[in-house]
Amino acid sequence: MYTQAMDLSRESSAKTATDAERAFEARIAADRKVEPQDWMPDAYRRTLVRQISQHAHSEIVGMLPEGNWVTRAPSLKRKAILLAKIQDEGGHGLYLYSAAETLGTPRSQMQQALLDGRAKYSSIFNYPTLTWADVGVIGWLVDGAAIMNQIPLCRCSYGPYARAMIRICKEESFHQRQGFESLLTMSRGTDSQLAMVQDAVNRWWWPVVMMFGPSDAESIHSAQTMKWGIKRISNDELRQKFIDATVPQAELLGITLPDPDLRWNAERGHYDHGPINWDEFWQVVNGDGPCNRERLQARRDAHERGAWVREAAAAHARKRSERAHPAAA
Ligand code: FAQ
Repeated sequence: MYTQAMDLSRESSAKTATDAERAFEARIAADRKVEPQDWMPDAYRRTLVRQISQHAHSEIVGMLPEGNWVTRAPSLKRKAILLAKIQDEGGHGLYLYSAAETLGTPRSQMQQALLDGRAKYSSIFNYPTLTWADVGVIGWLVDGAAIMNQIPLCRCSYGPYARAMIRICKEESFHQRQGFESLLTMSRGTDSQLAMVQDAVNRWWWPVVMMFGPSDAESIHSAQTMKWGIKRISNDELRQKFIDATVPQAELLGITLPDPDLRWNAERGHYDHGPINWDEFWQVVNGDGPCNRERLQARRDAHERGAWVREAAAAHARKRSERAHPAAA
């Protein structure tokens, strides 16, 4: 429905591009939402397809590290929570593909780009989950970072993305809390459980800090996406907000964060942190992290194994349509 509306609008607005451009600029300046049927510059459309599809891929690939622990969750309660969380992430991926489709790019095209290794997804999901504590740390830190980044996206100028983010953020908030609660239980357990939490935090801290993307000075898209009201807060500002919020939580867990330079700076009113290893970040983003190959292979295998489902769904849809419109068959 959305797509048809958008195509019509594209045609009719082509003649009056200048008026349409002015209307778009005015809409952005007034902080009103851009909807699929509204005229928008091609670069705005492309940027949204890029960001939303990368986000969707991240949610889908993001199911894999935690999925590794479904069969080994330590209790029925933890297993039920983990299954619900992973299903939520799958749902987020589907909302986000739908939001991206309203911009006129078919889902199959976006998914093919992921399977071909041409599309990016969040660097964080290329790290392994070695112990059960990693599952708690993903909830606490990865979902914690995701919320920090995604709350401002609820105010994104593109309506379908902003609306998808509202529901996603509510679910991510549950994910973050369950992760923290799981770690709190472990950290108050035996010494070896506390050591397991510390070890997981030591391995995940820096990759999570990198998740917010390159520094503002290196971020190629930020200036334009902030002008368009897609991004509201810069990569470095979000990273700082996340660190400031997380340090007291780590204290409550009774663990340390693996950064010797982490200390409160009263003058700035923020925590200072040590240097980030951007070489590692780009290596992971460019396909050479600890699990990049494994993650892509898992997606390719799942896609192949699901071929019969896609064929059956298409055949069912065809049959229903033939039954509804026998003359056209
Ligand atoms: N990993 O100019 P910028 C989650 C790329 S969801 C990989 O700063 P931008 C839920 C960037 O794409 C996590 N690539 O780019 C969950 C660009 O490359 P391109 C995902 C990265 O777009 C939890 C280039 O670097 N969240 O965790 C990364 O303005 C638990 C230059 O960067 C979103 O996608 C990275 N970390 O800012 C699921 C949120 N960072 O496209 C399961 C929406 C940057 O030119 C379990 N996205 N790059 O080839 C955003 O907010 C933005 O896209 C940023 C990047 C902030 C990620």
